[in-house]
Amino acid sequence: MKYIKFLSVIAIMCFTSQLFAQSAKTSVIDIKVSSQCSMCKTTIEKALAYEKGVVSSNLDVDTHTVRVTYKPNKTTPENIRKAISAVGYDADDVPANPKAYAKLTDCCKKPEDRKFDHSGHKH
Ligand SMILES: [Cu+2]
Repeated sequence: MKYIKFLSVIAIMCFTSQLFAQSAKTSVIDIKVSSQCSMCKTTIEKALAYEKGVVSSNLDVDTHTVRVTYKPNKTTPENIRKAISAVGYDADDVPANPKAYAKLTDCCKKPEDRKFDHSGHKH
């Protein structure tokens, strides 16, 4: 009888941990962004850190790809792309918000839009 009680406690524990795992479920997406340098990385990751439902993000400066871990019950890839656009960067097929883009530091703009030639500036 004691053994059965023990088993049911284990079963309940398994069940509740399953519930926890369900509620903490996250998804991961890769989004192509128009980032140019490590400053862009900071800007985008900071913007995503404040975005509802985003758990974490990491932008690879070399591949211009940001990997975002998010809660699918709290946000959508579309919202995440909009948040990136709002700080001035293209995100997949969502173009950068023009006003936000205009405010970017020169070196964070696309090469064709830069006023100055940053020779020696590593991008
Ligand atoms: Cu930059």
